[in-house]
Amino acid sequence: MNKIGVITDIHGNLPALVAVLQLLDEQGCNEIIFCGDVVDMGPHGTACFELLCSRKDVTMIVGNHDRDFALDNLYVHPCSHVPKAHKEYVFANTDARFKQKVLQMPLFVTRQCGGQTLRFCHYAMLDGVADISSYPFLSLENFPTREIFDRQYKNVQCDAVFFGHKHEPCDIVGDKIYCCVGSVACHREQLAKAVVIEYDEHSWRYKRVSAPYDATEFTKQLLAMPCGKPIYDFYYLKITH
Ligand SMILES: [Mn+2]
Repeated sequence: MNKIGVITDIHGNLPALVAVLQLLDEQGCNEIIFCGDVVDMGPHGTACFELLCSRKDVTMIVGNHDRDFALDNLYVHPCSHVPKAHKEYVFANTDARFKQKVLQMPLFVTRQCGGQTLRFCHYAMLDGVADISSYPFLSLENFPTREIFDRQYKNVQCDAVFFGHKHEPCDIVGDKIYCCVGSVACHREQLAKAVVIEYDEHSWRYKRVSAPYDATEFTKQLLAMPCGKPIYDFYYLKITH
């Protein structure tokens, strides 16, 4: 049985990334696909880039926050809750050599598993987008339905899509299987979360896995960043609105 680990939206949280990679190693994954957003909203952008890039078994896909970092975009698009002052701080404190890395990261990858085509991306995209020179992603749907995902992925040739961007996980079956993997750690629980796809030549399936990690130091450092408090409340506790 082959295994692909899928993670997304680590957002500068090194202890969660270490925990989830260890979990995926224990699960015996042959490959790990990261669906985007290494930076913003956490203090460890450089360390997360370093760790992900140091592993030969990790495939990295570009997220909107990675794009902002690579292109020095401080504006808020299309409806981000991350203030400019925070982005300025993060971009100034993330090793600039990773901008080149982001520019080389694909918008999506596909894998053949159990005779089907699985697609991995940060989120649904505008038709015909080839690179990140313009904003490629569709608006985030907070309450997705089968109809919404069928429309968003209508022109994409695949049997299932694994993606992030929306930090709450969801599993919806429509014309395709839609698995929002959900952020590794932007949620209330001190659990680092991932999806594991198991497949052979005839079939595939996926399961959700998680591992505890200690967020104490991370939280302290996040709260000390510019706009750290509202970011922590919104992305980690969901109490601001
Ligand atoms: Mn995102």
